[in-house]
Amino acid sequence: MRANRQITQVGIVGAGPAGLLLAHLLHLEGIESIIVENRSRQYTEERVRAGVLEQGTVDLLCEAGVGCRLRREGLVHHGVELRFEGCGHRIDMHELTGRSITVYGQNEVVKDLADARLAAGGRIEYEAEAVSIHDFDCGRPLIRYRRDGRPCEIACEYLAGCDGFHGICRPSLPQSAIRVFEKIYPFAWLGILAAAEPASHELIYVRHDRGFGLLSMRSRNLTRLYLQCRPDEHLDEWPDCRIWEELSARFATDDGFRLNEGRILQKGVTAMRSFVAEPMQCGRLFLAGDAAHIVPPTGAKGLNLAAADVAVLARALVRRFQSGDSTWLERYSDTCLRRVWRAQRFSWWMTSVLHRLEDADDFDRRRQIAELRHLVESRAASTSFAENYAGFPI
Ligand code: RFL
Ligand code: PHB
Repeated sequence: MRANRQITQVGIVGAGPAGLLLAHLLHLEGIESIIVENRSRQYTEERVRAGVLEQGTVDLLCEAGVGCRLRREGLVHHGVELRFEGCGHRIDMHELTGRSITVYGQNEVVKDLADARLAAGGRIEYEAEAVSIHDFDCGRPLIRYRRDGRPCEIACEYLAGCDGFHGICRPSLPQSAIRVFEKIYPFAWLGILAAAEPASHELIYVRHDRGFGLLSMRSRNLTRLYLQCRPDEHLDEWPDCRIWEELSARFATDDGFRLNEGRILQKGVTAMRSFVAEPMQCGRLFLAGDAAHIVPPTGAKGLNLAAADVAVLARALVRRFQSGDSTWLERYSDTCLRRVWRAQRFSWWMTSVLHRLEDADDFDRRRQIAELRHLVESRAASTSFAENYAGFPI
């Protein structure tokens, strides 16, 4: 059967935040793209994941004209609480750095971007099967896939691998073309979404001898909570009442803090990993977002890194198409990796200072507490934390 063939300037694999934002930024500069996504539109828009947007990400989305609902519904936070030894300590990011974060679900970002793409006549091939990429290291790249059993292909000038950590783009590179740096943590997060008013206006990160805890939110009546668990944890061992008991033990304070409980709408376990593939490019293929790097979610950096990558990539592709100059494209990986490693360091550090480590002894526990005390008592340390957490301008 002859393949149904389309031609475009940039072929994008993955309609997550990275792929959609790249397509949108290119469209604003008159560059055509087609996105190939193996899941349905509904699935990509309902997947509950990140919640914290750095100011740079918010500015990027607003400048790109997709920030209308984000501005209206996003919850702007000027501070964040670190809680340990039964006591909370607020870090005022805004006072220390002039920057803040916005809590707005990743699935809402995906909805806004997909709406903008489709309204502008953008092409997104959802539910594409058996997606593969070809000829990106020499000649004209090709994306192949099947739709309802029929072979399809997209010929393009450049390829963007925005297909997340488990996608096909990174594994399509010859092994000799990339070097991988990886750390897998011996713990995971059990995350829930509950129909309950958040017990705090701002996020609370807890270090407790029973394990890490995090209180976040999605709206004024939806709380998102996480607790450290084993990577092989079975959800059936966690009936709702056990989750609430464990959370209330970890969030307890000397002055009687109470979580607001409510119906649990969603539960899931997330593994924790640090991962970087270098370089993030090979020939005419450019990896962006989780396809190139993963951070443990403690620092809330994954989605923000994905947005920063595609901002750099879009600018470089625009320069290449508008003036024929490919030097920015050649520097894509080097430019992105500086930010990626800064976020890796911060996410690793925040993870190691807040989680219960299985083989830790009393010395390690005292050291974690000393680190946290220094963080909240020293203005210099608080400022360093705040500038990393709120994020650096893109
Ligand atoms: P995504 O979102 O994984 O999107 C990739 C898309 O590619 C599709 N795909 C394929 N398409 C075609 N063919 C194939 N073979 C394909 N394989 C996959 C997928 O279906 C999907 O649609 O990657 P992207 O765009 O790079 O975005 C990255 C972010 O999703 C990720 O970094 C964040 O969710 C990480 N993260 C957080 N980041 C933050 O910045 N702030 C946070 O507060 C935050 N919290 C989190 C998080 C991630 C979490 N989990 C579940 C890992 C909290 C959690 C619990
Ligand atoms: C979330 O709201 O899902 C969230 C917030 C902060 C994190 C990770 C996840 O560090």
